[in-house]
Amino acid sequence: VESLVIKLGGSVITYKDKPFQTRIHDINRISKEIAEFVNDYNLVIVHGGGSFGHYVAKKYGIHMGLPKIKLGLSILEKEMRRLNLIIAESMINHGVPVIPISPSSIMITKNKNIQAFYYNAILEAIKRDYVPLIYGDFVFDEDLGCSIISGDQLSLEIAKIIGAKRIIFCIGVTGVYNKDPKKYNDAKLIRNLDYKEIPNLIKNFSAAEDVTGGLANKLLVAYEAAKVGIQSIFINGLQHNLIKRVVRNEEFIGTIIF
Ligand code: IP8
Repeated sequence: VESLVIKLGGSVITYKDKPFQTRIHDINRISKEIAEFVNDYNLVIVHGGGSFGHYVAKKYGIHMGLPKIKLGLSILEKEMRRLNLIIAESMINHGVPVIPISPSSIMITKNKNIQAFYYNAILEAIKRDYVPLIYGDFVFDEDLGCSIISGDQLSLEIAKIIGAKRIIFCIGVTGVYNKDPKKYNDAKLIRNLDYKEIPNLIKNFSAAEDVTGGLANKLLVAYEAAKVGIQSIFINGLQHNLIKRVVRNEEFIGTIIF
């Protein structure tokens, strides 16, 4: 059975410019689509922070360490769990047997590098045909007090642990372009991307709004993934039935980074 990681980006599950607003119709549609193939794969689903996590993290400066307003960190965790629960509820309603797992409870970083990761529960869940549902989260950091681990970075760590050869990144646009498609209308979609071209490509991307670095950071994760033989596939998570096509190795439009 093939192991797969599916990352649901923040702009697929929330309205990124509207704090605490979920795209519930898209969440439900994705749950329904995943239910159709969940039994055929070992699956881990990871989601991002969207307008829950990034909004709160920015508000209290949590990406810069423990916040001056102590409760900010508690609020971030509460809001991420609220988003996670909304997704879990949708998945369960559509028959996807998810088990929510919080990174902040099982991971420690040191200067943003993973120092400890107690991932046994993830493996045990998969062994019993459950689907771990994980999210970009704050984690306690030995040097910085706390840090933010992106859902993208987590996706890679988990792919390594479960032996996944593909990570499917569902984002809010068709794939990776040679420049920002929201700014330039002559931006071209890159269908296949050799990871060695990534360092050159990211020079074209401006600093992102996200506390975890947006597309540039995603591409750096894809770079690290490709180096250890894991493919990253970027697709538009808002397009109907696309996840299923990619999972089943059917033709699709998006970007494969190898
Ligand atoms: O949206 C970051 O995860 P991402 C999560 O995958 C938080 O970058 C807590 C902001």
